[in-house]
Amino acid sequence: MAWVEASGGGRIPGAPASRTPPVDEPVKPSDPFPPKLDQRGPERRTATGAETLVTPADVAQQGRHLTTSTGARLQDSDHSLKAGERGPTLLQDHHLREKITHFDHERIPERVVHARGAGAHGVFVGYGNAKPVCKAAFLARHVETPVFVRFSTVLGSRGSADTVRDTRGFATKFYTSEGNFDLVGNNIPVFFIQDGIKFPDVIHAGKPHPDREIPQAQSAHDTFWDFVSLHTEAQHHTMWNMSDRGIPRSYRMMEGFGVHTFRTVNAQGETALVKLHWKPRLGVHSLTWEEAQLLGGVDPDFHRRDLADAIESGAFPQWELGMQVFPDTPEQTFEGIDLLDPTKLVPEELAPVQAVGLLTLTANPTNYFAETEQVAFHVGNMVPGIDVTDDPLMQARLFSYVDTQLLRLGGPNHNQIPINRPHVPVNDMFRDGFHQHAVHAGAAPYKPNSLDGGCPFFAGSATRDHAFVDIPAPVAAGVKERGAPPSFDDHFSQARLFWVSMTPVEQEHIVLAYTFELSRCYETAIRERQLQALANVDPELCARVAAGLGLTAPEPTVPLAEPAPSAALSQLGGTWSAEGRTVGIVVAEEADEGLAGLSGVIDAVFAAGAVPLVVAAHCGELSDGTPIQRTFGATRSVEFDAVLMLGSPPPAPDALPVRDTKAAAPAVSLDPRVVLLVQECFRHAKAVGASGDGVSALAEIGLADDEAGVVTGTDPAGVVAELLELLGAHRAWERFTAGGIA
Ligand code: HDD
Repeated sequence: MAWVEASGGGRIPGAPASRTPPVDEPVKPSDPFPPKLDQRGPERRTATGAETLVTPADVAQQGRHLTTSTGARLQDSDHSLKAGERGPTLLQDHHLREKITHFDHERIPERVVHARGAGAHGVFVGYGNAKPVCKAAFLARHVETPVFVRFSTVLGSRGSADTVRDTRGFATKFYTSEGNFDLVGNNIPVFFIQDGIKFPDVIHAGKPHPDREIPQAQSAHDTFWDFVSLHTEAQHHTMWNMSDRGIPRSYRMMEGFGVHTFRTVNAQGETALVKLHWKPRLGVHSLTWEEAQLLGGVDPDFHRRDLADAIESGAFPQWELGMQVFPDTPEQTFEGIDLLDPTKLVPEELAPVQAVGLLTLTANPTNYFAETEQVAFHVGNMVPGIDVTDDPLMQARLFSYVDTQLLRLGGPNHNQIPINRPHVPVNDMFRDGFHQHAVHAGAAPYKPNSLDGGCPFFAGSATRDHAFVDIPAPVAAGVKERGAPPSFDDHFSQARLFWVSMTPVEQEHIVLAYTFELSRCYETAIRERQLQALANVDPELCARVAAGLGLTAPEPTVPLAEPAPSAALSQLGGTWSAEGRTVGIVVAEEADEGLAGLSGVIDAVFAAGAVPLVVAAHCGELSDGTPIQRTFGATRSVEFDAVLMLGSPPPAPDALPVRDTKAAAPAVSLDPRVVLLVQECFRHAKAVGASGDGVSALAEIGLADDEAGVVTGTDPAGVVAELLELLGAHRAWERFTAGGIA
């Protein structure tokens, strides 16, 4: 039947004449924008795993016309159906009711933890060297496995800021040829609690107070420190939170950890115990606390934006998957460290991390809700070669993840959602339930059966290699009891290991973080109890925090361990490429000399794999045609890893509401927003450079070129080369030890 445009044809007598559409939008169908090449979704399969793409009927947004959800074309979606132009709305307006009802139901419950996150698609390539310990097919040499990764904070709501002090989630779904493997880890290798039964307690303590629902997305409050000071097994994890690890510079620059010890098995049936690590190719780097706080207001999406921008620009983030391998002994300990205690790590100096594959994130999600929000991880999604251990934290997680998806995603068929579908045939004999997408054939969804010819079959001898066979690990004998082994009683030795492994500047940051957090607690008793825990970690740490709080440092109540420092725990000391960093280039239109060197500077920054951002007084282009990416009024220092002054910005326009600075000496004739930008970069120990007119501007701001990390010169190319080199160390750390702030 031909579609009759309502404006054509005859009119019902008395019906109003058709009217000009109120909004000036295109009315002729045109081809949709082509999808961006770097924004592919995962390969699509049917719910039963057939290799075909989903049928067109499963795909949203087909055709060129606006329709109802059942496919009837619509002519107007701007006016509800009324009894006359000025009359009441009619109940019979199905489109109005359907549109509003669907909108009313758009939200699903946010994750109870890790609600705030950002995801990306990518690929994992195995190196093949894990074969002696693990037979998992995705670890074999050159095997490419599609992945989806979701990074997150833990405590905040879905709309909270990215840069809060918190643990970060690092969850990876590998769509392997043997089924999905989910590695649901964090950027911290240990956890707050040893037994999953306490998870609701630690999360209730960390979440906002139940009366006023504040503070949002942070641990600087009474209930958190109440719990962790009473429950001292949390002290190791909180030490990591208070260190720079709690405020990463970027998701691309943090490590990931599987936390638990896993059991692996090779093709010969031999088992090993392993801990899994992600090692970022860009190194492990952090924000300063002041940067993190500023970013919470200036750009609450900082980490999400950073990840998406990097991927879109082709700077694909990479991590190596690494394994620490331990013999699978009956004690399940290594060098005296209990491998089943998730509050303990094994120093890399004792068990090196061996790289077994490479993860590259190559594509941003096409739709946040469909992919990043609906992705459902589960610690129990394992593949042949990898199995669980009796770590009591892991055991509880095996229950919690499916349970939470039932509520969050509304039923038991969440693995049929495209982002969760395995990329292998699925024939699970599960039937019906909310949101069932499959049209299952056959009469016998049970085993054994004869009516469907016995189908589906168990993995037989020919396919057994790829079947998941529970590793026949011995179970520790004992009586039923609610308890833990004595080794779990040690709550302080590894927090101390972490503290003694830090450089002085990292220790200073830890002291300032504890002081900040505890000064936000109202109860003196809680501050004092946490000081006692710190005394049991390290008396000097305790004394420094106590001084900041104006309290007396208590004596330790446990003998102090004497761990050998682990250099691998420190973030300082290495050198990395400048790849993926941002360099702010401040220019002034008048500075012809500066503009002359600008294109060379931009090329040099790009050549290093970094991102140049030109900062000027107004939007648009410079007189030489160079695009301006940031303006003095709409940027802040925290966007940049380094800043280069090529020009001398003029005084601020009169309209700018600047505080009367008569009291501040010396008076600066430059635009105060630029002065602030450069001063902040300096305070945060970032590389600062100047060339051309920028040199005198820098001098006017009061920064001498003999300061660490400050470079000036007449040749912009030389200055930018030095700046890029300085980025390799992340910051000019000497500035902090010279009494700078964190
Ligand atoms: Fe969990 C989500 C990581 C302990 C219960 N967890 C969740 C996510 C990550 C982790 C990264 C977000 C996944 C995503 O992006 O969708 N969780 C961890 C790590 C733990 C840990 C590394 C300790 C080693 N978790 C843990 C325990 C329990 C849970 C002990 C409960 C007994 N976690 C959950 C959950 C969540 C979750 C409630 C919330 C949303 C979700 O699962 O899908 O089931």
